[in-house]
Amino acid sequence: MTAHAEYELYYWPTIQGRGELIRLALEAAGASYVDVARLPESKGGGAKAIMPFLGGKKKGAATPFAPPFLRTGGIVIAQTAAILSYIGPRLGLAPEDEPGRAHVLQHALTAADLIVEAHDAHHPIAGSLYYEDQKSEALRRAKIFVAERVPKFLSYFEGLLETSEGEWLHGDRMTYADLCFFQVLCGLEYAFPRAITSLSSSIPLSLALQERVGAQKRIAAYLASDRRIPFNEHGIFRKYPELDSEVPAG
Ligand SMILES: N[C@@H](CCC(=O)N[C@@H](CS)C(=O)NCC(=O)O)C(=O)O
Repeated sequence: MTAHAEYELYYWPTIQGRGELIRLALEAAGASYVDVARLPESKGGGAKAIMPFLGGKKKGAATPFAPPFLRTGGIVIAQTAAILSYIGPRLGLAPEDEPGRAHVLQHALTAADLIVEAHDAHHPIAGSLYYEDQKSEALRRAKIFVAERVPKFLSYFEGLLETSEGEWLHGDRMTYADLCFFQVLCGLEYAFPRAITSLSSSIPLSLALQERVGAQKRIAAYLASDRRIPFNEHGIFRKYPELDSEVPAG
């Protein structure tokens, strides 16, 4: 079923989550890939397809701890940023030079840190508990996330764009770091629209980058397709209006 695809992505089939960062890279490059768990179970898909890789009794040296993971060229790689740094150069989404590649990985990891905090804003106690069972803690956590962390991360990325030698986070070519930042901005806009609106005048270059990424031909086609899973309240970025607020001035 997946024999003809160069890349097999394994990620939870009903959410964007961290898998979306890999999907965006594969889509941006027009790579041949299969989103395995999104296939019907009768074709080897579903969440069931993920489980055998996660160890069980037979663990290997590079067994993934959690999805996303990618199978390509006979190997399986996990950890979103590690996957991107492996496929980035192969997909034309990373710089040629080694310092440039390190910087792009740095930016992707910073976006990944922000993703963790966006998740913890609604699940500050445990991912295994329902939101409703940690709502009071989430309200406290989200208030600080919106007031302190979102502006700090976004002004950091805006600063990178102000000093970049091109219009992308690293120079004049789009890399997988730009795709990560794009996804984070889309997620924050979905989950924290009031916060992002109140910050928008201070992050013009970031918003322009988001628009540029979204307008890339392959990305635009992907976003309009049913391959793009809509944001929903099972993923990392969740629209819980009670957690959203304007960023306080100053
Ligand atoms: N640092 C890892 C985090 C992976 C991760 O947390 N995956 C989530 C879905 S987005 C998961 O299924 N986690 C299961 C678990 O942590 O037990 C990465 O960036 O890929």
